[in-house]
Amino acid sequence: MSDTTTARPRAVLVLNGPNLNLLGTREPAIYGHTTLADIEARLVAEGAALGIEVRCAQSNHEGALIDALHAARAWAGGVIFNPGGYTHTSIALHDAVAAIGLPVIEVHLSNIDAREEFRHRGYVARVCQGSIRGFGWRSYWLGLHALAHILPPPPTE
Ligand code: CA2
Repeated sequence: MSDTTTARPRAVLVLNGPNLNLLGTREPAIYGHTTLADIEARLVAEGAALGIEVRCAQSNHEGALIDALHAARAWAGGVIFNPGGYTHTSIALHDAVAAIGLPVIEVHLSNIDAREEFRHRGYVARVCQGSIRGFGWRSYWLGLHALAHILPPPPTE
């Protein structure tokens, strides 16, 4: 029997950091042609198929990302997070992920380990459940499927 009072909600925040609102408009060789709105729509649809509510947010501001992570505690069972350039600089986002007590999957469109040296260091992934990088928009799709296995199964009839 499942414990419905403490079980994580089957709801996921998909959170994107700085400049990811420009996806599909610039640098398609690195980041692909898919827009952020397209990615979000695909995740909402895939979430529905998996019995997971998906809500999406993007901000270019570090504090707003921290606020979104804090707010997720009230409704989400997990987070898919692309911190963008803050991946490589932000101890504040590391601390926020560590503080919320939710499983967070860090995702990246590009393979950050195969790019410039300054992208090899990251703070956020150290406190995440796992990280997925290098698969374009499908990194998010894989992250959603990873969370689908971490969250409690949907109720059976
Ligand atoms: O590969 C990823 O997902 C990144 O998080 C993307 C960040 C980069 O700083 C990280 O090292 C890896 C950059 C996002 C910039 O997105 C743009 C999209 C279109 C045009 C220009 C930038």
